[in-house]
Amino acid sequence: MPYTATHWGIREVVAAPGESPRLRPYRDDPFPNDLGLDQLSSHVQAARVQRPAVRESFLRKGAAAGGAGRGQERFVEVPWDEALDLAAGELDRVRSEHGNAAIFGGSYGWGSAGRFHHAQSQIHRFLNSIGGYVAHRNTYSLGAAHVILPRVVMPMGELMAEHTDWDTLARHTELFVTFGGIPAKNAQISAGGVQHHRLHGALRHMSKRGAAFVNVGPVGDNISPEVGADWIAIRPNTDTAFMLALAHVLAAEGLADAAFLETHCVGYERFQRYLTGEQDGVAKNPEWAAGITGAAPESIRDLARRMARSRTMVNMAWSLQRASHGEQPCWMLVTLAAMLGQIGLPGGGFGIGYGAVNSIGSDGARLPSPTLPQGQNPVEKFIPVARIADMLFEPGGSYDYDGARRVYPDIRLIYWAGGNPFHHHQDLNRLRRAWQRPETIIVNEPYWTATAKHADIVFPATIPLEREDIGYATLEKHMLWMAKVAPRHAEARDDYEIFTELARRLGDMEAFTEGRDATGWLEHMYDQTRNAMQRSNIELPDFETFQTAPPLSLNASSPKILLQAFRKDPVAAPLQTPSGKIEVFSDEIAAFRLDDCPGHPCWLEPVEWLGAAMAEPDTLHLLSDQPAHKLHSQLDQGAASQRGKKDGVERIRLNPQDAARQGLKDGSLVEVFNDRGTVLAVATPHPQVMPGVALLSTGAWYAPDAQGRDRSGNPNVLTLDRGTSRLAQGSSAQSCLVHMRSAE
Ligand SMILES: Nc1nc2c(c(=O)[nH]1)N[C@H]1C(S)=C(S)[C@@H](COP(=O)(O)OP(=O)(O)OC[C@H]3O[C@@H](n4cnc5c(=O)[nH]c(N)nc54)[C@H](O)[C@@H]3O)O[C@H]1N2
Ligand SMILES: Nc1nc2c(c(=O)[nH]1)N[C@H]1C(S)=C(S)[C@@H](COP(=O)(O)OP(=O)(O)OC[C@H]3O[C@@H](n4cnc5c(=O)[nH]c(N)nc54)[C@H](O)[C@@H]3O)O[C@H]1N2
Ligand SMILES: [Mo]
Repeated sequence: MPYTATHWGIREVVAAPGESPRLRPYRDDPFPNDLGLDQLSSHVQAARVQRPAVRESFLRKGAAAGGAGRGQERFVEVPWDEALDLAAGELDRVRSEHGNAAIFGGSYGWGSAGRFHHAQSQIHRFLNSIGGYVAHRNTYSLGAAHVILPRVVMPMGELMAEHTDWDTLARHTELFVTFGGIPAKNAQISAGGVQHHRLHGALRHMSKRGAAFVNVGPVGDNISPEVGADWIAIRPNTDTAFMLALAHVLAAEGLADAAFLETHCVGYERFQRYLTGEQDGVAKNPEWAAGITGAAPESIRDLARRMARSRTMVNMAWSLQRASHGEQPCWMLVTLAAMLGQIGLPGGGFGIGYGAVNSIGSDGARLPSPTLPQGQNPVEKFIPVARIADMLFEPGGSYDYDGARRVYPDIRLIYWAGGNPFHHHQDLNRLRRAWQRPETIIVNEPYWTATAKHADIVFPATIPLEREDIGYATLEKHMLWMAKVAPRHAEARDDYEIFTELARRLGDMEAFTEGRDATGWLEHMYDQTRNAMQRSNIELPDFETFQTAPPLSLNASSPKILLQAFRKDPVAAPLQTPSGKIEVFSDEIAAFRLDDCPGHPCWLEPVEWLGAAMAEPDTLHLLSDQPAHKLHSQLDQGAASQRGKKDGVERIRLNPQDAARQGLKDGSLVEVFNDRGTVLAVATPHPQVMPGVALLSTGAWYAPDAQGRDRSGNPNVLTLDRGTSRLAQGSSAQSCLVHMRSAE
C-alpha cells in the first residue's frame, strides 16, 4: 500500500483499479483527523494553477508595467519556455543592475511535507546558487520567543525538542496551569507529519493520574473537557500582569524558592524591586492585576498558593507572544517558574507550547534528518520575517532588531515558493499597497491563492501526491516513502524542475543540481541519513527496500525532564545565556535601552487592548487563532475547512451578551471592521469566549470585493502590522481592536 505524509498526519493511499486514489488516515494513529482527505477531489483541484501564467500588462511591458495592477488584472497563460525565459530574464536583470541584495526570497511558509520537495529549502538553494538573496529570520509562529528566550534561558529550537515528555508529566505533575489552553485542534499538526496524535491520550493519562488543570485566558474551551479544567477568564494580552501578580503573592507570602533563585538565576533582586513597587511605586499585587486582567484578586491569590504547594507545570500557548510586547509573557513565565523553584524537576517547571503542535512533549529523540543542503548565501542582509511590508515601504530606512540598528534593503524582485503572505501577514490592505512596489513578483504555487493572484509570473507547482519524496518529522519518530499516486495536474511541475530550468538559463545549473535529478537527490539524502542514523545505532533498510516498506518507526524514545542537568549542577551544565544561568534581569537587554523591552519582565500596555482609552463600548478585542479545520490557508476549499464555515464564510465567535446587545443571532452575517479594513463573517455566540472578545480563525482565502471588503472572513484584513517590540520585531497579530455590525 502506498503512503504519503501531510503536516496533519500520515495518509494511506487506497488505489482500486480503474478508480482515482483515495486517502485515509494511517491505521495506527490513535487519534486521526479528516483534514485534506479530499485533496484529489474535483472541488479542491478546481483551484489548481493549470499552466504558467503572466499578468497581462507584465507580459506586454515587463517590469515597466508597474505594480499597481497586481491582484486586479487578468492573467494570460503562456508556454513553459516563454514563462521561464521571462522569469530568468528578470532575475538576471535585477541581479546585474541592482545586485542580489535586491532579491527577496524570504519565502516564509509551511508548504507541504516531504524533505526533498520542501519548497523553502528548494528556493533558498536556488537563490543561493544564483548569487544570493535577502532572507528572513525567525518565524511568524515564535517571533518574540526566538529572540528573548536564548537571552533568558535557552534557544527556542532546543526548548521545543526538550520539553518534559507527557509520560513524565502524567507521573509527577499535580497541577498544570496553562495560559491559552492546550488546544487539541493545534496538536493535529507537526511540521513534516504525524504518525501518532498523542495529545488526547496524554491528557487522559494525566487526568486519570490525578493532575488538576487550570486554564487562564480569554477563551475557555481550548482545552479538553475531559480534564475538567478550572477556567479563569482574563482579557487578551494581559497574561504578563496576571503572572506578575502570582509572583507578587509568592514573594509576599514567603513562597518563592530563594535558594533556586540564588543558585540558578541572576538578577532576581532587581526584578523584585519592580515587583514590589519599590522601583515605580506600584505593587504588582492581585488587586493591581485585577484592574488590568479582569480576574478576581482572590482567584489569583488562591492559584499562587496552590502552585507553590503542588508539583506545578506552567505553560503558555505560542499565541501569547504573537502580540504586542510578546517578549514579556515568555520572560515572565520563566521567571514565575524559577520562583516556584521546580525547573528541572520531573513534572515541574515550564513549557512553551504544550498543545501548539503534536511534537511538544514527545519522548522522541532528536535524530539526524534528511535535508536538502541550502548552500551559502553571500548576501548578509535579512529581515525579521514579519517586517516585510515595512521593508517594501522603507528601502534604506533603519530599524532596531535584537540590539542592533539595521537598514532595510531596496527590493526590486520578490520570489515566493511554499508560503502564502496574503494569508499570513498582518494588515493585508497595507501589504497590498507595499506589494505594488517591487518591479517583479514571481510565485510557484499549486493553487490560485491570493498570493498567486498578486504575482506577475505564476508557475504551477505539483502537490506531494504527484511526486516521490521522503516523509520525516523530527520527534515524531517516523520516516516513510511518499509515493507518487496521481498524475501531474495539467502542466504542473515540481519546484525542483522549475528551479533547475531557471538555473540552466542563468548559467548556474551545476551549482543547483550537482548533477542529480530528483531521484538522485532522494537516494543521496536517504543514504546520508542512513549513515548518520547508523552512528546513533539505528539501522535503516537500503534505499530500494525503503521505497516499498511501510512507514518506519524510529523507536528512539528518551524520557525528558527539561533542564534537569542544569538543575543538578548549574556550574557543570550551564545555560548558553551570558551568565550561564536563568536571567531574570538581563544586563545586555537593559543596555539596549529599549522602552518597549527593558532589562526585566514587566507589564507594558499593548498597542491595542481592551483597557486602552480607545476601547469604547462595543469595541471587541479580536483574536485570530489557528484554524481547527485546516492548516493555515491550505485546502480552504476542502470539505473539512468548509465545515467550519457557513455558506463559505468564516465564523466569528463572541460572547452571547455581546451578540445580544448588537442584536446578532447565531448565523447572522456581520461586518467586522476597524481603520484598517472590513471583513464579512458569520456571528456565532459562544459562552466560552469572554465578554469583549471575538475569535476569528485565520486561513480563509482573502477575497476583496470592489470596495476592498474581504468576503471570506480573513482576520488579517484587520490585524495590526507592528513588531512585538524593537527587540524581536515579531508579528503582533493578536493585538487588534475591532467593531462589528450586522450586514443583513
Ligand atoms: N492573524 C494571524 N495571522 C497569522 C497567524 C496568527 O495566529 N494570526 N499565525 C501565523 C503563523 S504561526 C504562521 S506559521 C503563518 C502560516 O502561513 P503560511 O505558512 O504562509 O500558510 P500556508 O497556508 O501553510 O501556506 C503554504 C502555501 O504553500 C503552498 N504549497 C504547498 N505545497 C507546495 C509545494 O510543494 N510547492 C509550492 N511552491 N507551494 C506549495 C500551499 O498551497 C500554500 O499556499 O501564518 C501566520 N499568520
Ligand atoms: N489545526 C491547526 N493546528 C495548527 C496550525 C493550524 O493552522 N491549524 N498551525 C500550527 C502553527 S504554524 C503554529 S505556530 C501553532 C500555533 O500555536 P498557538 O499560537 O498556541 O495557537 P493559536 O490557535 O493561535 O492560539 C492558541 C490559543 O491561545 C488563546 N489565546 C489567544 N490570545 C491569548 C491571550 O492573550 N492570552 C491567553 N491566555 N490566551 C490567548 C486562544 O484562545 C487560542 O485558542 O499551531 C499549529 N497548529
Ligand atoms: Mo506557525
